[in-house]
Amino acid sequence: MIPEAVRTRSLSRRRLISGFAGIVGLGATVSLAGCAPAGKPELVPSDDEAQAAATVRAFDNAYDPPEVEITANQAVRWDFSGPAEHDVVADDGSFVSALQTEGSYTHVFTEPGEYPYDCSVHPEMTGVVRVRAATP
Ligand SMILES: [Cu+2]
Repeated sequence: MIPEAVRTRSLSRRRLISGFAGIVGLGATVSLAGCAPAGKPELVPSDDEAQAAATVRAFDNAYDPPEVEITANQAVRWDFSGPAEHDVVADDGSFVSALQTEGSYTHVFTEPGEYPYDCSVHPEMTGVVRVRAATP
């Protein structure tokens, strides 16, 4: 027969451990929800100091214009507006903004090519940046 005091202690320790696991589980859930859709690549800092050669308006729920063309080493700036949060996420992860309802995000494109992107919460929001080679 187990003395009452010992049984109580081991019971409460078990409750403490499972309570801790619950908190850890909750934390993981919250942080997942915080960084929105699973699989969003890591944020790429905005090149705020760069002057934009093209600007795109990101609003509910489209990019306007959806296609822009620039020359290598030029920048595109996205201006966010509207009540819903949007971001810009390059398919190749080369530019990734935070979700935002206002403000802007700027990215300098150094390599020629085609850069499709979308909004991580609105898959119907898509756009593309075409970067021409700089003429020598
Ligand atoms: Cu969006």
